[in-house]
Amino acid sequence: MRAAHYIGGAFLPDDATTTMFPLVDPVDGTTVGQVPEADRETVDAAVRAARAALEGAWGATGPEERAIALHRIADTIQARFDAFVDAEVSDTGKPRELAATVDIPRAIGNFRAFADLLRARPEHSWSTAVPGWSTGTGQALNYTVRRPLGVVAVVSPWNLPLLLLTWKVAPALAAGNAVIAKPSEETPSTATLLAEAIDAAGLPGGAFNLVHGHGTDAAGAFLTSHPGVDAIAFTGESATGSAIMREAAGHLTPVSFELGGKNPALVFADADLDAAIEGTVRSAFTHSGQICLCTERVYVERSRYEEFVTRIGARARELTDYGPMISAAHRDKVLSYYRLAVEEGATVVAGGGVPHFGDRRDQGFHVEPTVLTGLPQHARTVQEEIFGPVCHIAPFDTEEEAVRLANDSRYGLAATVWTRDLSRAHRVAPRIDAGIVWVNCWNLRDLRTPFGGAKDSGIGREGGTWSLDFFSEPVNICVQV
Ligand code: NAD
Ligand code: 6OD
Repeated sequence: MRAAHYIGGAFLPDDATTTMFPLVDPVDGTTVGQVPEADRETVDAAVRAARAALEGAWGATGPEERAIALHRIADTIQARFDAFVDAEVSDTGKPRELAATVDIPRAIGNFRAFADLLRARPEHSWSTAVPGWSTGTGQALNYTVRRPLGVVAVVSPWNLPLLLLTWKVAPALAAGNAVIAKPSEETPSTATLLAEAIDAAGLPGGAFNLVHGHGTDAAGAFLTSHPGVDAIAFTGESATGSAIMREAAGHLTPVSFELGGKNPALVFADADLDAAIEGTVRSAFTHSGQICLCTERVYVERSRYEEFVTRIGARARELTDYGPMISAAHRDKVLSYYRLAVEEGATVVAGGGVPHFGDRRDQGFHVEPTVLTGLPQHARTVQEEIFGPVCHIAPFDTEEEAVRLANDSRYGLAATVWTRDLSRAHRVAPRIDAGIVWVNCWNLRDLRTPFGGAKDSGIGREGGTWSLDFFSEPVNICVQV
């Protein structure tokens, strides 16, 4: 797989002046490819190509043409499904089953969902009385049309590379914008395949552009600070969001941010404990905890606490078929939190170190699924996002205390409540500071629903019409009848 920039409908060839950086397989640490690093001139060229597309064929498209185009992109990805799965597995090291059942189908689903939402979307109109008009009572017709924002920068992370990129690219294109995508430097491959799919689907050149490279003082920052960019849709760390926002402020560029989390799960004594344990194993350890929605804090009602800890510790120790951290740097960060937890006084119920497989994975970036207990609520391990396969479990005594502990965080992305008591579920869920609260399930997603975070977990909502709203602006047209 060769990553390449895609600008104005053409893939840029690398030449002697192109700076390349290595692409590393996180399963065994080997270098598997080279990726071009976009410099300022390359980003400028992408912005110019996007602007030209808006002034040309892409800007002239209507919603129905764009809906057809989005379905064509989905068809093209579907036709190369295995190539997309291979590329996602190779870049991330995630289990093949995860890429084949979540990442790639969901990316296809993003294009189909936003195409269909665009078609189903009503416009608004108002009939306005105009009293005292010369011929008696008159009328005006007010109606709104939605216009694209213009050139949109999409900057995405490495954990669900194609899913999270298309989650923004699809609605941005649906709304008629020209897009410049900058995927994570760790995971350039499915983005490159997406450019191929969009090319094959016949979108006018410049409607979608792709630049590769790093973030700070590099391609990402060149793009998000560019005066020719009209909006920024970003998913990644909260600190990166702050840095992007500082730059965006200079041009008053609107932002939509999906940021970090430290997601709580509340397990009440009346919960189906088998379901809560299996659900928490999924929510803490899927993709080795590298999903922003993963649970890192579990609070269990005291009467079931010991049983819960014992059983989840046993389940964590049984896990063997898990993928690596994305990079050596991220592995080192997660391991530093494992050490910090012990320094802070944690009991390590399961894991806490590096696994030994006896094969090539021992040169990769794996860490053990880890269960911790015994830390106070203010411990850094309980407050800071680790983004690895780890959860800390603490007991609670009352519903009030459970809600208070869940909300005692700078983050507010997602939460899970396990209870059989329907009244309690409806009482507790809306009191949690989070953009999404799952009851007796986790990561069940309907693409029409709002998605985003409270507090430091994000700005704005995406999903369904919320995405189409962000990526477009209404114009009110008032006609005297
Ligand atoms: P990151 O913030 O390091 O990088 C994300 C993207 O931003 C990458 O493409 C990177 O190159 C780019 N970038 C970095 N610095 C930049 C800068 N100064 N200017 C412009 N672009 C810059 O995040 P990551 O390590 O790739 O992803 C993990 C983080 O993302 C975690 O915090 C996780 O919680 C969060 N995340 C949130 C959601 C969500 O929906 N809320 C989803 C996935 C991941
Ligand atoms: O499912 C989604 O739409 C979504 N944005 C998921 C984010 C996962 C974070 O890693």
